[in-house]
Amino acid sequence: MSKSAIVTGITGQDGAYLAELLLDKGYTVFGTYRRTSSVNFWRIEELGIADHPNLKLVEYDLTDLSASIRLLQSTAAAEVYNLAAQSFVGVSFDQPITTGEITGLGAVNLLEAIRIVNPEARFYQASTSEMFGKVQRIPQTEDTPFYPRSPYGVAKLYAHWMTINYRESYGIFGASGILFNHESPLRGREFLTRKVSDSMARIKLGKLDVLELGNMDAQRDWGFAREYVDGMWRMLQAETPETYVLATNRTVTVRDFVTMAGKAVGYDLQWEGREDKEVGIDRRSGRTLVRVNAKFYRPAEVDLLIGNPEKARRELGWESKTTLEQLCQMMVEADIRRNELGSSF
Ligand code: NDP
Ligand code: GDR
Repeated sequence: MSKSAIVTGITGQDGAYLAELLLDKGYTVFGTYRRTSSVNFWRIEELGIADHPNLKLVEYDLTDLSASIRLLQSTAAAEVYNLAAQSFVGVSFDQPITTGEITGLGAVNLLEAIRIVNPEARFYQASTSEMFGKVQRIPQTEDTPFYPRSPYGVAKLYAHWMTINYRESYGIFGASGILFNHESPLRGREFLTRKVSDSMARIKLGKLDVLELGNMDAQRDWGFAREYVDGMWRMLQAETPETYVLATNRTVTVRDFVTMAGKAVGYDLQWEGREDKEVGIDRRSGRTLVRVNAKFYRPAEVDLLIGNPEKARRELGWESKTTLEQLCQMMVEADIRRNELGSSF
C-alpha cells in the first residue's frame, strides 16, 4: 500500500518542493493551506503538481487544535511534516504574539493530535539555524548551545524542544531538522536572496533603479531548497527520531551574495561607504545600483551562521550539492523570465 503524508504549509517554498518529492515517491500527499481572501497556489502550479491525482489540498490552520485532530483523523497519514509557520524573522519583531502562536504553539497542536489520534505517525518539525542566534561556536552542530535573537527564533526553539519532549515522554517519532537558510526560485520575495535576484533582474530590464537593503555584513550558509526537503524525508525514514543539522558548511555575507547576483546579469559591483551610507556601484557604468536603507535593519541580528552537516551525511547519506553560484544564477534567470512575462510572483 502506498504511504500517505501530511505537509503543512504547501503554499510555501518548502511545502511545494516536499510535495513534489513525495508525489514522485508514490505518496498520497495531504497538503494544507490557510483560508485567506485569495489563496495562492503559484508554487505548486509552477512545479506542475497542482492537479496531481495524489495531491489532496486540505484547508487547515495550525493554530486550531480541533482542526489538527480532525486532520489526523481524516487522513490517517503515516508521516506529518510541519512546515507551516510565520517564517519571516523581520515580521516576528512586529508580530511576536502571532508568531509565538503559529510558529511555537502551532507545532504542539499537531504533536497533541498525533498523541491523541495516531501515536504511530512520524513527525517532522521544521527547526532552524535561527535558534543558534548569537553565535557561541562555529561551525554550528546539533550540540551547539542555542541563543535565539528574534521572536521567531524563540518560538522555533520552543517547538524544537516540544518535539524532543514528545519523543522522550510519549515515544512519538518526532524528528527535528535544524535547517540553515535554503533558497530557490520559489523563495518568497521578502527574503534576502529572492529580493536580490528579483531586483537585479528588474534593474537589468529597466524596471527598477536602485535596490535598497539592510544589514550587508550578516553572513549566511545558503543552500538549495530542493535538496533540503530530501533531507527532511530522510529524517523520517531513519530508524530512530533524531535532530539533524542540514547546511552547506560555507558562509558568505549579504554583500557577497548581491555581488554574485549582479555578476549574473552583467554588473561588476564595487562597494563604497560604511553601514547605512554604503552603496554598490557598477564599475563599468558608474551607476549606483544598491543602497543601504536603515529601515531594513532588525532590532537584533544574527551575525554569522555556518553549519556542519556531518551527522546528516554520516547517518542519512545527505549532502548539499548545488553551489551558491549555481543557485544564484538559477534564481536570477527565473526572475528575468518572470519579469519579462510580467508575472507578479
Ligand atoms: P514559507 O514562509 O515559504 O511558508 C510558510 C508556510 O506556512 C506557508 O504555506 C504559509 O501559508 C503557512 N502558514 C503560515 N501560517 C499558518 C497557519 N497559521 N496555519 C497554517 N499554515 C500557515 O516558509 P519556507 O517554505 O521557507 O519554510 C518552511 C518551514 O521551514 C517554515 O516553518 C520555516 O520557518 C522553516 N525554515 C525555513 C528555512 C528556510 O531557509 N527556508 C530554514 C529553516 C527553517 P500562507 O501561504 O497562507 O501564508
Ligand atoms: P533569515 O532570512 O532572517 O536568515 O531567515 P532573510 O533572507 O530574511 O535575511 C537574511 C539576512 O539578510 C539580511 N538583510 C535582509 N533581509 C531581508 N529579508 N531583506 C533585506 O532587505 C535585507 N537586507 C539585509 C537580514 O538582516 C539577514 O541577516 C530565513 C527564514 O527563511 C527563516 O524562516 C529561517 O528559519 C532562516 O532563514 C534560517
